[in-house]
Amino acid sequence: MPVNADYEYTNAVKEYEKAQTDEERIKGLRKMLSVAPSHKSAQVLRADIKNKIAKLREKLEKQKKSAKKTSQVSIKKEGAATICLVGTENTGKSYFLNQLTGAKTITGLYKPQVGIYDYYGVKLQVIEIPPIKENLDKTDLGPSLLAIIRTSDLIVLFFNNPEEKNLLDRELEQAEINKPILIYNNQENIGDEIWKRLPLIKVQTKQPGKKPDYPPVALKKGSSVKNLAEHIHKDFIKKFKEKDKFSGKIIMPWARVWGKGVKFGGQRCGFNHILEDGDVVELHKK
Ligand SMILES: Nc1nc2c(ncn2[C@@H]2O[C@H](COP(=O)(O)OP(=O)(O)OP(=O)(O)O)[C@@H](O)[C@H]2O)c(=O)[nH]1
Ligand SMILES: [Mg+2]
Repeated sequence: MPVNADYEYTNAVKEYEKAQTDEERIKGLRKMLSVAPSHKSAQVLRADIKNKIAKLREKLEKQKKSAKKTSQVSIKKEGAATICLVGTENTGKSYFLNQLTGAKTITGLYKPQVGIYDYYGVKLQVIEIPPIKENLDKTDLGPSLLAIIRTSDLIVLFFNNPEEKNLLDRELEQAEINKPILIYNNQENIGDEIWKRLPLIKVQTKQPGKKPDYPPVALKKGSSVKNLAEHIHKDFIKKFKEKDKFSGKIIMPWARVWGKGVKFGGQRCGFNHILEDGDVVELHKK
């Protein structure tokens, strides 16, 4: 054993004893192991150090696992679409959530808050994310909050000044979140502004001679009368395709449509006709 080895070992022990955290303790123990005497009589000592390292590592591993469990949040999807309120601190997110959905939020509770917005009968989920800070992805909750933003259909952005807007832009870009964004500015018709940016249309069905049914059906933009029929009943088309008693020809179902996409109200349309937001549709078998 070199002359100064004893001295080095004593120093390493001192460092270990001074350690404040388990990480530092492990570091100290590793150093002790690297300078510990290697002769046979020191075997017990070395085994003891190794044992201590293993125990500390196990403890840290357990802590990490339970920390992960408590710092994950997820929100069950509800409604036809999800709108995420994202912003810096004290920008009126909770106030807006309450105005829109009636949801009562708890201040100072740093987890997402949820409400349901009824837009002319279409139910939309609204989620408020706790205020965004620098390097969100590095924070405890960051990754699961980003996951919520990523799976929403629209972001409504809240900030107090251009610096805060830059911070939000940076964080969203860093997380590669590329969603439609509406900048909140307390406008009166914000419901319509939200709806315009969602990938949806709302359509009301109706029975002949009756008023349109309520609530409307939310369909993807670009949906046809056929898609509406399928939405109402999976077997609709099968059930509706009938053979003419005399000619044997298949009679295709059709629809009367009222709304923006037709020249006059009640126009007869085929099943491939593309529907528009606000249309009223009467489905006919023959
Ligand atoms: N009258 C009025 N008060 C508002 C409006 N927006 C925000 N406030 C008030 O401003 C304060 C902060 O609003 P919050 O809605 O809590 O802000 P927040 O963005 O949810 O804050 P954090 O979640 O802490 O980031 C509250 O006292 C609100 O009542 C508004 O449009 N009108
Ligand atoms: Mg809030």
